[in-house]
Amino acid sequence: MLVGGLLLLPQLSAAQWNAKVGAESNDLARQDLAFLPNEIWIHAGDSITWSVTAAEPHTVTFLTDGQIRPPFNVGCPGFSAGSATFDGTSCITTGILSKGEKFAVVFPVTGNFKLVCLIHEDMTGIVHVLAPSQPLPHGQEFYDRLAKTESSALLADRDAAKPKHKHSQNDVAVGGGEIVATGAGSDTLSAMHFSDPVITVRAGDTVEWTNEDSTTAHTVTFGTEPQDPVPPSSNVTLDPDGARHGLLNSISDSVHSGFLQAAPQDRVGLAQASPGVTCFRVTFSKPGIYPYICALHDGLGMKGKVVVLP
Ligand SMILES: [Cu+2]
Repeated sequence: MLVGGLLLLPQLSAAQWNAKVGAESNDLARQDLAFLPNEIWIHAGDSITWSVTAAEPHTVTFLTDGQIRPPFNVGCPGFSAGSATFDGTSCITTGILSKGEKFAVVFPVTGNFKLVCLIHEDMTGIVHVLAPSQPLPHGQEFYDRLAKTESSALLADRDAAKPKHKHSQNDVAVGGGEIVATGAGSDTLSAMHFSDPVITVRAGDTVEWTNEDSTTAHTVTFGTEPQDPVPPSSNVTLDPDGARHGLLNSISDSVHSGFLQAAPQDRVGLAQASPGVTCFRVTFSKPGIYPYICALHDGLGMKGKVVVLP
């Protein structure tokens, strides 16, 4: 009895680790799309609890090697709530996690497991699960410190939010961002803002919005928000250079850009992606004040206004 009890001891003392998902500036406009930290060494039998600490939603997801990445609203398929076990043989994912929500994963077997967010493509990490006899390089305090350093370094990055592409004074940059490489994967900083939240033009002028974020989609939406934010509204046409173009004749009209997003990175052995649609133009025929939002991030303050003078 006594010997049996002692042999069980290592399993009973399985450690419980903590990590954060996302971080943000006080005004919510700068979002770290990152697992903080994004690399953790643990023992088989241990668990990790991820806590979402930002207003931008995320998932905590472990797919199996070679699995095709599913849309976030399908799951892998299906969702786990609260906690799950991952041993590398079948995938697990949360649904959309909001600020304050937690998800715990138990890792019963050894291996190196990739961690992803199904909403943000360049938000990845690794969990190294070692045999209980192996020493671990770091304790929880190290990871807490690393999470803090990594998130403040990302949030403090200034050049990522500066508009790079102004051809004319009627240009507005939509968002901005940067993918930061770590040994374990990528962290992303996304600035959820319009470079010129208020822009003044003349009737007959065209304003041009360009999404400069490396990965995050945004929209430019006047009037009624559509059910499905992905496609442009039916009153949007295509310019010869691939940009989408809308026309507003009255402050009560609606027009929606659809997703403006950079093309994903290409990979050897896979079909090349089409160029992304990153540019949207709207011509204003009548004077007035035209408020607009990004349909994805208005909750983070991503709103603007076009003042059209006669
Ligand atoms: Cu947005």
